[in-house]
Amino acid sequence: MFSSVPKFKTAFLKKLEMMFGTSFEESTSQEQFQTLGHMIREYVSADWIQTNELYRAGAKKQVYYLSIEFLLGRLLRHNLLNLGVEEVVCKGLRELGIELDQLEEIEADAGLGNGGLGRLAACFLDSLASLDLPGHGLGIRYKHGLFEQKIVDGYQVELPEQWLRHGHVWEVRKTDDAVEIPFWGEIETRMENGRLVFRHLNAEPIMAIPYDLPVIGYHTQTVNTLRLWNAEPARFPAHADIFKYKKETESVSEFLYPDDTHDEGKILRLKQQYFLVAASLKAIVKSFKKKNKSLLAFQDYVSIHINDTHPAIAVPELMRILMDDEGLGWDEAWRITVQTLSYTNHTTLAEALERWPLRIFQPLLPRIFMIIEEINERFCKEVWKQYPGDWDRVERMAVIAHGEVRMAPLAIVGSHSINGVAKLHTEILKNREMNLFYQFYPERFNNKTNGITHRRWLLKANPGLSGLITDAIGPDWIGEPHKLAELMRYNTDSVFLGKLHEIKQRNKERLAKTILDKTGIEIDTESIFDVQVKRLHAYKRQLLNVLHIMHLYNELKKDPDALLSPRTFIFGAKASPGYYFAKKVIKLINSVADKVNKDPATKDKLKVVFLENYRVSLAEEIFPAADISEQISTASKEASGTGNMKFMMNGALTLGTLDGANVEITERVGRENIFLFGLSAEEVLDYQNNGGYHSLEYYHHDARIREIVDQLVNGFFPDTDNHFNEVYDTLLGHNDQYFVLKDFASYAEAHLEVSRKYLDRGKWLRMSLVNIAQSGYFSSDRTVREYADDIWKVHSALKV
Ligand code: 26W
Repeated sequence: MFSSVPKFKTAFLKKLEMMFGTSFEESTSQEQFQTLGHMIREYVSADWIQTNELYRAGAKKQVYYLSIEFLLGRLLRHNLLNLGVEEVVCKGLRELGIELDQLEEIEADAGLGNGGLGRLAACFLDSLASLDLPGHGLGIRYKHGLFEQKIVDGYQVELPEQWLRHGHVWEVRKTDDAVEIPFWGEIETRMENGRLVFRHLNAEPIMAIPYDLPVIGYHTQTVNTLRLWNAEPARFPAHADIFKYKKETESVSEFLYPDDTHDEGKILRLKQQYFLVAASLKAIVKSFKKKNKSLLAFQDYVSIHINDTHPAIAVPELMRILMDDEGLGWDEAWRITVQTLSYTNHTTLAEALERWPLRIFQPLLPRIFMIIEEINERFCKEVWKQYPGDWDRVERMAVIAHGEVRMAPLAIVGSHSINGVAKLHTEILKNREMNLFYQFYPERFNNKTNGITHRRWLLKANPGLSGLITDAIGPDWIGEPHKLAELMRYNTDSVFLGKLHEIKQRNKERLAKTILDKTGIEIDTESIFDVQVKRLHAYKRQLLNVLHIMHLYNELKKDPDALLSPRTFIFGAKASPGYYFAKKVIKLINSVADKVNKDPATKDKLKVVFLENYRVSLAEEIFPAADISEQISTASKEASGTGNMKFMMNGALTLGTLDGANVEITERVGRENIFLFGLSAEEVLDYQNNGGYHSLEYYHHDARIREIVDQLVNGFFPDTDNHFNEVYDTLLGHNDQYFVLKDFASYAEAHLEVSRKYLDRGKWLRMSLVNIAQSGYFSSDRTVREYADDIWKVHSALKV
């Protein structure tokens, strides 16, 4: 049906009529989109079946990636590209009077994630399939993805996101593969034939129904599976309140990250975690059993990855299955568990290190809790044996302590591999945050620097640039992204650089139009597009960026020629609903935008735009249009960052601290092709441990800082009385935990350098080219290969 334009058109029209009982002339865009989606699913079904058969029959090891987030975004264009049918479809639709670009907009983003962690999972799926690796994702089919953000009077307002309103074309409901997951109840322990048997009595079951999505590799036959679990009532109890039971059950897959400030929310989150893990492990074990291999060889056929601590409960759950369901003894079960599981840490921030109060954990998951107690006891004994008398060490490493189950220790103890997501991050884990564990299990720790799929973030998102690249060096870079380095030979080719400039301009014009449509703000496409898009968090320091903009504004008011190159600052960020400070920063950005954009004295030189509802599809439009990528986290706090890689790959220059993967970006492009500033990770950690930083001194000694910080509270912003008092307090009253004022001068200097460099167009373009050429290393193909070789030990299913 995709073999020629006429065939596609005929098939499309027929399918549309069959699906919707309507003529083409009467059909809506939604119906047209659904039709195309179904055609693609049908088209891949043969390969999907074949891939599954290959996996079922074959002796190849499978890897399962357990993640509470999958931030997929849209799939239409991505699937068309990977299948190699984009051109036929585009032409065919055009002949019917439909623009693919517009049809693409109909699709809702699958926003089942928050930020980097979830997007990384989605990039990995693409790379696994494209490298023909037998790897599958397992997650939750949240009814509502991450909230939809509206900005009202400069404030963030959260609305429930509705990606399933028109159904999800790519999914297949697999009712026959449903499994029941027990919660609450009691455990009965009995001796039977000389061994202990555990029975879970009076449990409240929840049904987990899988929805499978095909994960289509780039120009290959491999179609892997992303399985998302939906929570539904198992059977209605005759006695209880049926509506209450239904509602409670369904709430398990209703929202991503329910508010967990109260016990009710905590219970729901823990339920979600066990729901994902228990359903997934049931499916994995079932599929393993079809191979008729000995359970003792489980780890040779199955690898299970724990993406951050959210699925760490896989450790006791796999133990439970192997012992209670399969009858293995503890030692055998433990060996298999540790050899099967691996774990990635994504952050060192204390607030993200999960811990569950026993008063919740024990009653909700009684059998799992028993197993964790045993794991803890055995582990503590081992530590004690190696460090006799060192109570303090045992306490700090324990899986259960101070009335809580600690998920990171659980994941570490139960996995054969623990990795950080960038060199610096892994070093910090080894030498600081997880040092005691590193001393105990040095061989388990390793680094896997993050990556992004260059197919979505360059090939698809930036057709202009990818076309130019292919014209210059041929198409091999798509399969082997390290070949982007061949672009280095165009470093002095002014014709090539001119084209690079043209493409950036087109992308900027396109974004400028979107901005005008969405915000009414007109921006100058000759100005530097200076972009910071990412979750809003104090450590990411959007505050530093906006304070610096206030400074630029103050300068411009004093001297209209103060700014060497006009600037457009673009922000996109969601604040977690309960994160008060983050929401204040959003308001501050919008207040500054209001002031700056309206002032006739500055509006031609300085513009500030806050784009609401930042998400994958919007990101795809933003990265290709950026000149400057703001990666300004307090050094040591950003585990890796992946936006930094997306910008670089699209030719933006990084303005950043030596944090996360910025360190490795610098290694690749060289210091002359990046704008660095600020404290080093070493220095930050030193100040944190030993003190010595006093933000007030910077306030008193730097007139620029004094001016902007005062403006937060002195009525500078009309109609926002006292709105920014708390921001003022974090900077001065609470000694500026994230070193915003400390790094201010160095940041301002780096910005000056940016302005100077931008004046030399040829130089700038050469820097941009080096960034693109060196970005191949940051393809998730490289990352996934490293995981496959070093951790999962899985190999291409197609090769014998
Ligand atoms: C317990 C609740 C929770 C859930 C998610 C706490 C924190 C999170 C984060 C949003 C996790 C996250 O996205 N981390 C990011 O992971 C990326 C992929 O490895 C890294 O590039 C980012 O530096 C890291 O912040």
